Amino acid sequence: MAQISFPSQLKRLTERHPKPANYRFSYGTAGFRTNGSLLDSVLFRVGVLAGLRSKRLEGKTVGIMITASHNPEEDNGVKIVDPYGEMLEADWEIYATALANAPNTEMFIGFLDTIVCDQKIDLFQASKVVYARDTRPSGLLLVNALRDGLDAIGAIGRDEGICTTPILHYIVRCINTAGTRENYGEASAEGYYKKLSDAYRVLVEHQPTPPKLVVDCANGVGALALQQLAQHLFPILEFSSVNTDTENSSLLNHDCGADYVKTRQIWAPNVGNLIADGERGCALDGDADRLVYFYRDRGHFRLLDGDKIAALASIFITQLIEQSGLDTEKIYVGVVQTAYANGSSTKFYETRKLALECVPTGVKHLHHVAERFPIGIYFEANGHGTVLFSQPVLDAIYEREPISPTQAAALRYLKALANMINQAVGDALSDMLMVEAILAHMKFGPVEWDSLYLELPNRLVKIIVPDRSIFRTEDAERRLVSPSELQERMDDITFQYPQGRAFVRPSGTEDCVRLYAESTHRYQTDEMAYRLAGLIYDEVGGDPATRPPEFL
Ligand code: 16G
Ligand code: MG
Repeated sequence: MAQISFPSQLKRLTERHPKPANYRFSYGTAGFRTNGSLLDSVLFRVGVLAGLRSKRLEGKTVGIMITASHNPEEDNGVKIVDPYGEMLEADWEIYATALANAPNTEMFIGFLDTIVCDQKIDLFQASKVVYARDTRPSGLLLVNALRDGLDAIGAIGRDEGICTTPILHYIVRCINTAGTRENYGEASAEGYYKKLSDAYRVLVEHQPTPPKLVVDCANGVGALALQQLAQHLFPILEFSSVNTDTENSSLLNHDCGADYVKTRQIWAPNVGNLIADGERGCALDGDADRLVYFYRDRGHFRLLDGDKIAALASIFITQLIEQSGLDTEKIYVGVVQTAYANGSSTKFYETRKLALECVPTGVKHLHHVAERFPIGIYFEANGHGTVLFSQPVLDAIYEREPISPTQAAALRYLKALANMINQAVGDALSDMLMVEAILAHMKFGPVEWDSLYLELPNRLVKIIVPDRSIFRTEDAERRLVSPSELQERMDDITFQYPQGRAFVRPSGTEDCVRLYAESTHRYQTDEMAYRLAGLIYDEVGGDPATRPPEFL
């Protein structure tokens, strides 16, 4: 029974949002995510938890984003954003999972009681939560459940309506830094468009206007944001946006967007015809926090993924630091990747002697490690990523007195980059402007960009196994520790292929394991992937019905 006296409405409102029986929710790498019709109780409970989080943080504003990113329309999800726009602290993910799974009101309130005691939360402390949703129709009802959660704990809510995930993160950071030294920006979508476009204008001040950029908006919220941003950027950057239908929700992420292009490595059906030879385009995902580029090379589709974006950013920023006269011993770029980073991209940094770290999959892992570098560049190959400028670097950039026009320009561009690149989270629109500005400065077309390094052919295989929890990894997911000896047997295969590398890890978002394989030649990589997948099926006995025919 509860020891703490919660607001009287808590019990009554909890009863209105019962948990579906026999369903287990889990706060994974991207928050809660499942079919939207199952999430009413989760949204209510997340609202209560976010209110508590804000109280715990002395009334700082916490964010909530309702989205299922690149998933199909019928899914939805929710994640909590901490005050500086970063992902929720790991301990609280455990609370979120426990609360979401409490089978009844009494146990829910009992768990709340434990959290309040553990965290020594003052329930009389005021609390504030800002929330937004993507374009999914289920979002509207879920917002109502969320509002009940906020009312139940007495938190003040601020509704940002429909906006991209990175804009919500931006707004959270702006609210909490207002009046402080950082003062991140004006806490509104309009403030975001203005901040990004003003910085872009500085960056391209002496550059010619590039050809129109084709942007595949995944029929998601990015289409609405791009339309607004385009008005601020006209005429220095113009877009040909495609897959912008946010009215017909069944089209969301359907045969389009960043995930489609990255996983299939082909043109989205209505995009290829818009891109002539040598021209570039890009794709956002359903909530606009992922970006990949592509171009046509003598008729063929070529992908420029998160690894290539990171490589481009690393050379440009390193160049600016050198030109600026700043102390390169103290101010340098470090890069954070995951096991999915192409082996050639890893070599690219090794040969340039850039600091490099590999961490487990998921933005929160990359972000935290990138924060340790003076300038931390992190990208997942799938297109999540950003560049973080540490406070000492920003201080140095602002304090440095240039002694030549080259130094002055480099410092101006570094300041503009730090303003334009979303410091809270990976952001497709902000990353897109970064790429465009860098291509303009370096006089690069997509072909020159692509030739920074030659990617090793790779293959990703989704394997449905009876119990993915038996797969445990170490060394940033690059090696299996369980099932025992499976890694050794995989090694026996990968060693037979030139530059062969492969790993298998349990998915954090789906009930499957994922196998990644790369080697020097396409046909060998495919063969290696098929052999490895076959080995895994044999080892753990996947359901034959789910086993792709090539692995039988
Ligand atoms: C989530 C993560 C993404 C990661 C992906 C891996 C965030 C915001 N998103 O979408 O970074 O690449 O999961 O999915 O952290 P998987 O575990 O199913 O392979
Ligand atoms: Mg996303």
